[in-house]
Amino acid sequence: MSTRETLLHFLEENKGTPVSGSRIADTLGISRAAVWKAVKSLQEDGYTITAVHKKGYRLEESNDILSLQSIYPYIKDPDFFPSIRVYKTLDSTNTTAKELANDGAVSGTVILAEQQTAGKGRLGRSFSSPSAGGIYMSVILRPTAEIETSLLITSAAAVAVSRAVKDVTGAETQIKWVNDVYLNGKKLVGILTEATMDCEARTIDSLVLGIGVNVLDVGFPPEIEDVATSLERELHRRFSRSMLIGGILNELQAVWKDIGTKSFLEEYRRRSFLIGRRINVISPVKTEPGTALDINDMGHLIVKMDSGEIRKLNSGEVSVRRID
Ligand code: BT5
Repeated sequence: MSTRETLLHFLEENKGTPVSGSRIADTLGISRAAVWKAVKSLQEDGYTITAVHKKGYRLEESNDILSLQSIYPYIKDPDFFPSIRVYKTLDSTNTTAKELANDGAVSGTVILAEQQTAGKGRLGRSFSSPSAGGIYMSVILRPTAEIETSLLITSAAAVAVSRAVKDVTGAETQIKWVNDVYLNGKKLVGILTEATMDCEARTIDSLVLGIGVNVLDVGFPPEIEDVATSLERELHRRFSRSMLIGGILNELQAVWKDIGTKSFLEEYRRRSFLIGRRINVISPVKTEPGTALDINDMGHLIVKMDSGEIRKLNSGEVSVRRID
């Protein structure tokens, strides 16, 4: 680690409390002038570090710049997430993660960006990802379970994110089949999983699980202003993105370990935004009304269409919209 990185680690560990320049210098085995230079370089990058008279340097609690040093303290099992990369700007963390996965990146590699210029949703849609407004994260996973089970990761991740949001903020979220997490009736989180298959061996080579969470109230594009929300907008507080990232990764590890048991499905159903509701089923060719009945063990949405037909919906083919 460079002096700057070690200093940041030190300051993150003591966040909110001043640490004396001489203590930092002694611990790192560098001069006080070198400490000052490293502090200056972090300040230039936007870190809110205050020099407190006679007490030393303090990283302010409000500082929420993402870094390895800010995230790792919240991760329970760092061995499961051996590499976390934080970028200022990426087109899409999923695109970068897929490239890294193809180059052999190990399972548990995490890619984060402060902003995305071409954040991706499903079916060619986009995900608004303004600077420092939210969490834009992709996790590379290399499954060992069979294909159908591994593909349940999108649903399992929705449960993991809901648990982390509850833990960090106290708020109860709902899950809109298949990949959205809602708070107070609006979309808070979007999830996009992309898989690279080995068709010959009929296995999944890698999964890239992309998660976008609106944390701060930095505004939405007009077209989603009425349907999207953020934690700050609903709960009138700012939450630490690093803490939330740590929470999501811990919960993700837990659901991934147990994916074969499908035990998360019970909570997925309990949190459902659709079960028992009137919905429109939207395919590229038509929109048809029906009532959502259940979610089966394969993660399909079971719908009774108004025509009387019972349909099992597969997430890859359709979108649904609640209409009551
Ligand atoms: C999703 O697709 O919601 C999946 C979003 C996944 C985003 C993450 S961020 C990290 C990783 N890297 C990426 O490039 N993507 C992943 P879908 O269900 O298709 O929803 C897309 C729709 O949600 C859009 O058409 C808008 O209506 C709405 N939307 C766009 N941005 C939003 C936002 N920030 N918050 C809430 N809704 C949004």
